[in-house]
Order: sequence, then structure tokens, then C-alpha cells
Amino acid sequence: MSEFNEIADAVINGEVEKVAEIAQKLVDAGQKPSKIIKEGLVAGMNVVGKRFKNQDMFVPEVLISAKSMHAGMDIVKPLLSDADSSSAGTVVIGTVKGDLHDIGKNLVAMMIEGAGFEVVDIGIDKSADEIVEAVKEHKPDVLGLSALLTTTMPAMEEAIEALEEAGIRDEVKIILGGAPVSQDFADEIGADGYAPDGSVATDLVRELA
Ligand code: B1M
Repeated sequence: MSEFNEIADAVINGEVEKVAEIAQKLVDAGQKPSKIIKEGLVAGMNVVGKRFKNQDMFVPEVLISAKSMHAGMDIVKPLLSDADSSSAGTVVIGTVKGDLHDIGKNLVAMMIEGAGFEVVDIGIDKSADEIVEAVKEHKPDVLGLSALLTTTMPAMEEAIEALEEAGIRDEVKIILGGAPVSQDFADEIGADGYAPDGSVATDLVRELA
């Protein structure tokens, strides 16, 4: 088995130390950092995404796989040259105002990152103004908003309205997620998409970015 398959398998199996070890070995052997990411770490996370979608893997396992991917990224990312580091696009993600839930949002962020996107996680409890500022600063291809409370869903609409008022709504695609959110709600408030989980969110980001 090639070392690229080996590192991908170690990501799938959530073997944090093994991923770091193989990543270092590949770096020492002079392999290109971008190749280690694409053919090793991202390839592994793609399998994780598919297995999660098919319910062959569950949240705790996905989190450990994501941790493994990060262990590899920590070694490889600092070595990326500008020419090497072309990401698939940028995604800003956060949980809306009044809402402190971040486990699902973090999982979604890691899966999107695992698909090769640059993810800027702005955290929890983010007001419409803070979201507008983040979009102005990072100019993402996609903005992802998460809400876990029915009482904070209106904050998603407020964020979209604030982006409209700031004149930058059309510069970014907006996707929503979180347990109480639905496709109907996303359509109603003018978002570009809804995803029930990290796997669908990753597919949606690939489609929209
Ligand atoms: Co909270 N809480 N909580 N809570 N909490 C819920 C959500 C609740 C359903 C529990 C219940 O009553 N049965 C309920 C909401 C009811 C409602 O509004 N419908 C609730 C409540 C009421 C509250 C408080 C108000 C309780 C209180 O204080 N009285 C309070 C509110 C605090 C606040 O936010 N202002 C509160 C607090 C908390 C804790 C801080 C204790 C903790 C959060 C810790 C943290 O996140 N760091 C917590 C937790 C852990 C939960 C439950 C138990 C678990 C949530 C979770 O992490 N699930 C939850 C009950 C439950 O869901 N069983 C509950 C695992 C996670 C992987 O799934 O977040 O759904 P989830 O994410 C999924 C998808 O939704 C989707 O993909 C993820 C992966 O599959 N997804 C996206 C999420 N974001 C996405 C974004 C996308 C796409 C997909 O694109 C951008």
C-alpha cells in the first residue's frame, strides 16, 4: 500500500499519531505538501464524509478523524508555498446571535476543511453586524450559519437582511444548518441552501463555491 493510501486510511481510522508520523515521513521524503493534503488527508476525509452520509460512521468517529486530519495538516500546512496552497475556496462559518451551541458547527467546519476549503470559524453568538464584518474581511465564497434553538433562527434572517443592507448579499452564497432549521425555512428567508449535516454541507459548498 502506498504511503498516501496509508495516511488516508489512518485519517479514516482516527489514528492521530500515525497520521502525524506518516505526514512527517512523506515530508522528509520530499513529497509535495499539496499532494500530501489532497491525496492523503483530504482523500481520507472524503471517505469519512461518505461513510457519515451512509451512517456507517457516527459523530464521535468523525470528530476523531477530523482531529487526525488536523494532526497531519499541522505538519504539512506551514510548508505550503503560495503556489501550492490554492484552496478550493473560502468559507466563513459561525453560530448566530443568542446561540452558544457549537458542536455541530465545529463538525461541519472540520468536514468542509477536510474537503480542501479554507474555513474561517468566527465562533458562536455572532450578531448580524459581526457576520457582515466577517464577510467584508474574509470575502468568502460561502457563508455558513448555524442555529440550534428555535428562538435564534430569526437571527439568521437578520444576518441576511444586514448583508443586503450592506450591499454585499450577492457577493456570497449563504447556507444554513442546525437541528431546527429546514429547507423551507432557508427558502423563506432567502438563503442559497440548507444542509442537515456536515456531509451534505460539504457537497453544497462544493456546488456553490
Ligand atoms: Co442545548 N438545546 N441548550 N445545550 N442542547 C438543544 C439544542 C435542545 C434541542 C435540547 C432539548 O431541549 N431537547 C434545546 C433546543 C430546543 C429548541 O429550541 N428547539 C436546547 C436548549 C433549550 C438549550 C438551552 C436554552 C437550555 C437552558 O439553558 N435552559 C441553552 C441555550 C444556550 C444558548 O445557546 N443560548 C442550551 C445550552 C446547551 C449547552 C451549553 C449545555 C450545550 C451546548 C454545548 C456546545 O455546543 N458547546 C447544549 C447541548 C449539548 C445540547 C444538545 C444536547 C446537543 C446538541 C449537539 O451538540 N448535538 C441538544 C439536544 C440534542 O440535539 N439532542 C440541545 C450534536 C451535534 C453534532 O448535532 O448540533 O444538531 P447538531 O449539528 C448537526 C446538524 O444540526 C448539522 O450538522 C451537524 C452534524 O450532523 N448542522 C449544520 C449544525 N450546524 C450546521 C451548519 C450548517 C450545516 C449543517 O451549515 C452552515
